[in-house]
Amino acid sequence: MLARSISLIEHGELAAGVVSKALAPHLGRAHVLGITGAPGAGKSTLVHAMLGELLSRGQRIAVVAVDPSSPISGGAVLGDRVRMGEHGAHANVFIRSLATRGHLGGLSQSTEEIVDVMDAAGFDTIIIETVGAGQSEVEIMRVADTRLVACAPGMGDNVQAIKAGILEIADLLVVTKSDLPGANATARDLKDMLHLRSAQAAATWTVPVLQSCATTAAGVVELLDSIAQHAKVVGHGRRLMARRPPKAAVALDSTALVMHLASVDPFAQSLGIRCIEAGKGTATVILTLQEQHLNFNGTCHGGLVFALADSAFGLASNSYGKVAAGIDAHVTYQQAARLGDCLLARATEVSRSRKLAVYRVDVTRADGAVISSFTGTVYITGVDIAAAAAHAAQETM
Ligand SMILES: Nc1nc2c(ncn2[C@@H]2O[C@H](COP(=O)(O)OP(=O)(O)OP(=O)(O)O)[C@@H](O)[C@H]2O)c(=O)[nH]1
Ligand SMILES: [Mg+2]
Repeated sequence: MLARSISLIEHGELAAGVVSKALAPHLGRAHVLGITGAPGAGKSTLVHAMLGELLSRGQRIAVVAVDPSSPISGGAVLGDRVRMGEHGAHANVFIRSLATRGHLGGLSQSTEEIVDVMDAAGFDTIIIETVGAGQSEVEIMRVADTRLVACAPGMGDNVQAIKAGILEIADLLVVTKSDLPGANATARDLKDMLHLRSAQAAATWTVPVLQSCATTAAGVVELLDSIAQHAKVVGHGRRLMARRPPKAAVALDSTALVMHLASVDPFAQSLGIRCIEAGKGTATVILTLQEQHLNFNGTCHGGLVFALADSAFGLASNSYGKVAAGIDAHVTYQQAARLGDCLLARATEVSRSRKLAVYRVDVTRADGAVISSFTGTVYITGVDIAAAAAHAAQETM
């Protein structure tokens, strides 16, 4: 399905925006990482090394390789597959090269839609690799939450190429092939260039200059840690911001708000809980039971059922844009759930006054069997969710 959807987009068989619109409620979960740099800078090899590390961190990763400069994309496609080959066959990795020949519409537009499809498919990280050759890369890199520019050592030209527009969008700079001579000198050059830039740049994030060697995987852990750090600062789904309606309209849109809240809930995300549907006073979350969700009897852990119901409860009660604090919850368990079961928790509003609201959550299996019932009460504070989020962001800085 994923591959077919991407092909439709790639061949221009769908009008621009159709896919994104259809997938809108499912977007904003994945962290999108863009990697660019001059031809041969070592991007694909680095992506391969990162895949290994991300897999060991339990992630599902999608890669889209875009090569706008190459007239014969066939070669590039094969090359990237081979370089990422070992991990490319892993069940948690999906790699797609974007053939640019005969491409209809803007390349950045299709890249963005392909990223949407991958995001909706539930990948944790989506990596876009593109060759740093000009304006189209800057456009493509706009889709990413975190922008990484790769630069091989000892190439004055390489640094020059980066100067032309790309440096402005870099969140991280990586000197690749650090096993080669000149890596330190290149890192120094880049730091000097950043120094010139930092005068006008906003101070929310300091662009680090890192080094990596893909062949020995040296520096890859530090690089991914730094990327994760940046993800914390910018959040996920930066590309979606531009699509949002103006502020006043957002305040009324409970669906967008709840989807956003679900995407910034690390606890629910760590369990694999996803929000699939939301509105004023309602939310539905979903989870497929995996090994780590089971108790010693081999059935679903009661704490997980509670967490699932509680997630729906939290989202539904916060859907009005005011912070709602849970003050009480009751849960009953009707029957056990097992490995592979797909569970849904649907929260609906029972009553709502100025200060208190009561919700009921039904946890069911996909075939409709009732697993658990949950009721909960919230105290409605006068605090705007946006204001609370801004305050929390400031405290973590
Ligand atoms: N010594 C050394 N060589 C490397 C390293 N990483 C990549 N290379 C080599 O550099 C060459 C280019 O690597 P790629 O990963 O294909 O570079 P790329 O930036 O993806 O290239 P394009 O996609 O064609 O622009 C290959 O021959 C790699 O073997 C490294 O860490 N050390
Ligand atoms: Mg490559």
